[in-house]
Amino acid sequence: MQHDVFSAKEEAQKRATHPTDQEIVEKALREGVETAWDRLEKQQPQCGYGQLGLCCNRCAMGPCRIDPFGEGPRRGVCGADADLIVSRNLLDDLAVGAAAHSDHAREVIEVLLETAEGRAQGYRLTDVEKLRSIAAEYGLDTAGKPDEEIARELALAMLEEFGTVKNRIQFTERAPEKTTAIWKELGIMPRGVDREIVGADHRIQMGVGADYTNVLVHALRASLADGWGGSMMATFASDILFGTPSPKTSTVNLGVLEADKVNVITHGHNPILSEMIVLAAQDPELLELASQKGAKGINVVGMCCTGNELLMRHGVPVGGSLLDQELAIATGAVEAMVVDYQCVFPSLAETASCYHTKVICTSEKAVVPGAVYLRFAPESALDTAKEIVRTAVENFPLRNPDRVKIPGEPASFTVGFSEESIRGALGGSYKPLIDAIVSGQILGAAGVVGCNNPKIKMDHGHVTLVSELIKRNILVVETGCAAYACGKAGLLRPEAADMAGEGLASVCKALGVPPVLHMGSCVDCSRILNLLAAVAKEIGVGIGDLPVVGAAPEWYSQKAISIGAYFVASGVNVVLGIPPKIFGSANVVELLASKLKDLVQASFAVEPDPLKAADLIESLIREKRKGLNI
Ligand code: XCC
Ligand code: SF4
Repeated sequence: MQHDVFSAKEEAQKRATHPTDQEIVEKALREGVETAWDRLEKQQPQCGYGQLGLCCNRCAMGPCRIDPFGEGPRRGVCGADADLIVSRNLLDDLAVGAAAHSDHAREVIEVLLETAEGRAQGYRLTDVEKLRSIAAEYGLDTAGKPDEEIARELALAMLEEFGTVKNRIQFTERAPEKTTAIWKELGIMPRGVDREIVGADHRIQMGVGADYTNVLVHALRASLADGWGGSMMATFASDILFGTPSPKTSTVNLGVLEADKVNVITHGHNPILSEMIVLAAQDPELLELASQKGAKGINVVGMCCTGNELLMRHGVPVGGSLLDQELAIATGAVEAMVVDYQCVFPSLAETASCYHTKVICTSEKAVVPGAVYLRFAPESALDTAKEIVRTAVENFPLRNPDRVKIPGEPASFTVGFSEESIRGALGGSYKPLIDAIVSGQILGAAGVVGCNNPKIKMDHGHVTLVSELIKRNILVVETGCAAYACGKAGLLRPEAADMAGEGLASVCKALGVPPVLHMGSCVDCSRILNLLAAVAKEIGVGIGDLPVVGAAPEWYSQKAISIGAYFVASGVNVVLGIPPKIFGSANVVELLASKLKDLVQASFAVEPDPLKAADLIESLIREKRKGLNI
């Protein structure tokens, strides 16, 4: 449906918070380009059974649903009750999310192996110091060996983490003893990445998992295999290949697109593709071709988490988050949107068909109908990347200048805080941070992570919550699309210290850092785990004792369920802004929202109102402070 000028403006203000996004939502509405918000509208009313988690479509005796009011069926055909159906559905979602992170890890590790063996085109070992220290952590003998040999052995050792023979995940040893003791006691020490995920799938097969508690306890185990296994390996293998991030300045919002350049957006999650696109865009031949086509250069722009990867390491500007993928196309200024996988709307090529934009898909796992498919393989990575950039450059003359609108000015932000660089900024130990927390200058910390979701006005949850937290002297770290929301709002600049409470502001000013630290992509939530583990070890406590909280105000993805669960399993309370589909079972809710606390020192809470969420987070932090007698 096409909107007139006034209704489009009004609607755009309901859908998005930032003026740059509002401008393009309005443009899309006026041009009749369908976006996720329109599709959400068409889905109303969404299925009530589904929302409560009470619908099961797992086997051919079904689909079954449980009547939440108790007058209709209480059990599915197989005999499953509400508790089991809800818990199985949740484990299903979680396992999918854990698989996504971990399969991404496997691809990066395979490239590490192929790089070590000289079979990957365009890649090199960048952080060899990290390579050697992690190899040593794995018990590999590094003395006198060339880097390539160590990388080969490390890659093979990491691939072992996926299997079922070794039965131990190396990086769990990074967790403080008190935390791992809890895992052992509860029987959730993850054994192997694939093993726990396959185990999850096995449990949800009809006739296996029948006890909702058992199903959910396994969910914790599978999530730990993601956080301390898959995701952590994805982060570290990427650091070895592409460098460990350090702080730098960049820009964010759709205003980073450039009117006179070829705009290439890299969207998805895996840096093995986007890193090569960045390289290819510097190729003199392609730059020459761009100038022949009338462009003043090639502008690579990140989107979603592959954007975070490039941002962390190279400061490549970012167009935005999940909900910006269609808006970026609707600017009319994008020559190519190159995607790998995850968070890529399946209808993206149809959106692009309204403009000259070419959607280029690159992974055999994520073939997008209507898109150009240029399969990306490590052996020919740079060649394919050049072909992709060439396709974009050749598309430049087809851009219709009358339909182009690049909104506003890009916002600047500071990015690239790896655990190592935070420790470095503090002078090599966490003591200054710990002292500031003990003295109360900093009350505690919150990890605000995750997506956008069209069910919430875009960025409103992130920005309101984070602004409120820093006012209360709560240091914030961010990953994923959350960082873009707050970056657009100016919260990731050192000057944002002025918006923080006095104590936090003075610490930030002394260190020259923002009150909101950008720690990377969603797999980089593992950097937060490492930060927490290092701080807890320095104090001599478990992660569950620290005055920290996790929050995902606008999450949508199954991956976010896995992330939330591994934080809770590691002892960090998690506050969600979007209710998970569990409210059809009072028992499941009670387990996740309260009983877990006795088992792992943390639980889940749901609070859609970001101001109330800030209250809740503050009280959870104060509770943990009390436990530490501070
Ligand atoms: Fe996707 Fe990772 Fe969520 Fe953003 S934050 S919508 S998962 S891109 Ni990861
Ligand atoms: Fe129905 Fe049970 Fe089959 Fe689910 S597993 S569809 S509840 S019969």
